[in-house]
Amino acid sequence: MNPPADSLVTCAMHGHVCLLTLNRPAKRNAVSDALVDALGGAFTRLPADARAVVLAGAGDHFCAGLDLSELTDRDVFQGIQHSRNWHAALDRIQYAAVPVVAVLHGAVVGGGLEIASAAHVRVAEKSAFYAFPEGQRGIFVGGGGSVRVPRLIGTARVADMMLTGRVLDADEGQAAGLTTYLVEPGHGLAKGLALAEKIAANAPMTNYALIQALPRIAELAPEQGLFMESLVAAIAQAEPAAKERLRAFLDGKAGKVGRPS
Ligand code: 1HE
Repeated sequence: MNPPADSLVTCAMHGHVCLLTLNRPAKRNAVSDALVDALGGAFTRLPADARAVVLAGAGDHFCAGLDLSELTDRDVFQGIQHSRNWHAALDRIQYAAVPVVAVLHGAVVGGGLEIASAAHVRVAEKSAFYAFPEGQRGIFVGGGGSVRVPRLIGTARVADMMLTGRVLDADEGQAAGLTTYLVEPGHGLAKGLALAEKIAANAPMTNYALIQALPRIAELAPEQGLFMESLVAAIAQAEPAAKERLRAFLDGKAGKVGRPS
């Protein structure tokens, strides 16, 4: 069942694509404890017919990061638990049942960038900007930002952003590898949905391998990675869906690879 429209995270099906929207625009989608729980919950309870997810933010910004009004009287142990709660919720994005396309606009800062980095594909509108204000706020990333973001843009860029407060604009984020699509303002959702529809049409095992196997293989030493790759390749190609798709190509009934437009 879809959550009600006043939920902190709304859910709407577009065909086989589930659009999840951070829905706290008056606070720039700042992530309260309730919002992080709603986000993790939404990924746990995806509609059964969802084959891909688009994750977006309501209002003028994707997400202003951690709700700073809740960051007051935590002791060390509570701080660890709070961070681990974010890790659990964002793991549900990275290891969701289906691939996730994040559509970014406006502020994508702190915890907002951490959420975006847990997705599998990122689309930016030209209005997007990226920062880690943790340095200015006297805190540290706690939602996986020191693990996932350096893997996208390198440790040196993350250190620069956090130490100097550097803000990357949408072009810089695209050049750095934070995003792989850049579109005009107002066009992000259409692009994200179109990409998600393509993803939804893939064989489910291919999408599963992309989510579950690729990031793990990428962390292995080459020899172990190559062996694990051979296992995943064999599993995927043994699927009936793979056999059907290969036969369709050989029979001239499947599309060719097009040149980039
Ligand atoms: C907030 C938050 C927030 C906005 N926590 N309430 N994140 C930050 O350090 C970013 C802080 N926010 C900003 O720099 C700006 O709000 C924005 C650039 C994102 C947007 O600016 P703007 O002019 O569109 O909105 P605004 O007027 O600043 O904010 C509107 C309201 O949202 C206002 O509340 P109001 O009651 O006065 O209307 C703001 O206080 C509120 N608001 N951002 C709480 N973040 C797992 S660890 C992760 C660690 C981090 O994420 S650190 C980074 C925190």
